[in-house]
Amino acid sequence: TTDLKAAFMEAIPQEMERLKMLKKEHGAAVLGQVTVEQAVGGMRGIPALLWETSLLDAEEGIRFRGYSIPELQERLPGAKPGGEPLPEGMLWLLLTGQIPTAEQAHGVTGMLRERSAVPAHVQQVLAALPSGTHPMTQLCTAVLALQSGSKFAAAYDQGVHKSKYWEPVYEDSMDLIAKLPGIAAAIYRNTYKGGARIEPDPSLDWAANLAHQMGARLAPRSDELLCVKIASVGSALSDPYLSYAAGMAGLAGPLHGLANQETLRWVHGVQQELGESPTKEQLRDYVWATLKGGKVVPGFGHAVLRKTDPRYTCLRGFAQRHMPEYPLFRLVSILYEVVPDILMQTGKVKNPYPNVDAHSGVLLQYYGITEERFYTVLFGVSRALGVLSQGIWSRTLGLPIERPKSLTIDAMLQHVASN
Ligand code: NMX
Repeated sequence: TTDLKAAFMEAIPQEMERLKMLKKEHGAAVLGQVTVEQAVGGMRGIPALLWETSLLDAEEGIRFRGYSIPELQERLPGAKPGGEPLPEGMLWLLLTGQIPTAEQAHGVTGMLRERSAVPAHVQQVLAALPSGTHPMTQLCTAVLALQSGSKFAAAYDQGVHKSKYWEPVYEDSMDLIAKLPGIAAAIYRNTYKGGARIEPDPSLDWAANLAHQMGARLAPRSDELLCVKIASVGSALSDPYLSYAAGMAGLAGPLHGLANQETLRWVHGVQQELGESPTKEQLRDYVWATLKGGKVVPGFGHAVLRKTDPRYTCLRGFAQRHMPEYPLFRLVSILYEVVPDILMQTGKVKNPYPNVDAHSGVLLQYYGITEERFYTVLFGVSRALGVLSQGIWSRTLGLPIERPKSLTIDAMLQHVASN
């Protein structure tokens, strides 16, 4: 079949069976222990969530349905033969667990295209916001405005049986994914191009249509770049519009997705102070000055990973192929040689290596998307594939509401004393 919903439905019975078996046979097995340090340290590393679509390994980075990023670049169908993978293929893989054929990926393109129209009231809400509103705030606002059309919310109101939750959640998720390029482009055009909209081109795929609707005389290959970027997926849960908007509000924090924008600002600061080709010695001093100013070096470090982020490596490979002489890329490459040593010398940074945000902005600059406040929106559009796929599975498997237990300092002290 080239119909994603039919392929997803085929995958359901086996997955339900596996979950039932896991609960029945191993329900009491211990996955890990929780230390006081973890409870006061942001719950880092506590194995406490079922998540089928991706798995993050500290050494190796992320795998989607068991495949690493280089493996996916090799195996997922491209927009052009041998080109960067189509995000539509990624969506197929995340939902079904199977690598799609080119026809199946194109089937998803067609299905999304039919759902892609952004309702007029959402455009009006965006247009009504003050022009300086941060693009991430605009994204959350637009998605919440879309929620009025939620099929899940309507079905729930009508008393739908819980075994059928998955279906309206699936429909909402596809609607939302389909509309995100139009929404992101509207935010871009409202904020930076005086608001004039560019209509979607029905001959283009999902990511290419985003590039097209953003307009702005993008260089050739910018649509391929958006494919590379959009294929790097991520994490959240519940009514797809509300939960995605909540996730986006989290992504908008500077230590999370906003690091994208922060990195570029920081790199521009380097250029302004030290010129186009600073020496390593000058860069070392600059990095130390940032640290001594009580600030983080954006784009470096990770809460889980302990190696260079494979998403960084993937974007670096793209830059090496398409813009090896670009000054900003050369600067980012020298930073890769300089920053980790310094972060190691602080003696506290657990992972001194670059993450995806250290690189993505540089590529966008090269292709003419120079407005860094917009970058996290692109990141958010790409994340929709991952979080919404998992959201569909969570409702399909009937997973319960998440409710981690919190403790006071007194409760922890009492617990420690009584053990
Ligand atoms: N620059 C300066 N200090 C850092 C950095 C950095 N890039 N990374 C970690 N540290 C510090 C951190 O602030 C903490 O200091 P303190 O004890 O004084 O509070 C100490 O090193 C230990 O932190 P870690 O356990 O290594 O890192 P943690 O898990 O707390 O935080 C990040 C992870 C990603 C929030 C952190 O590395 C960071 O702030 N990086 C810069 C911002 C960034 O690039 N964020 C994007 C992440 C994207 N992504 O995850 O993919």
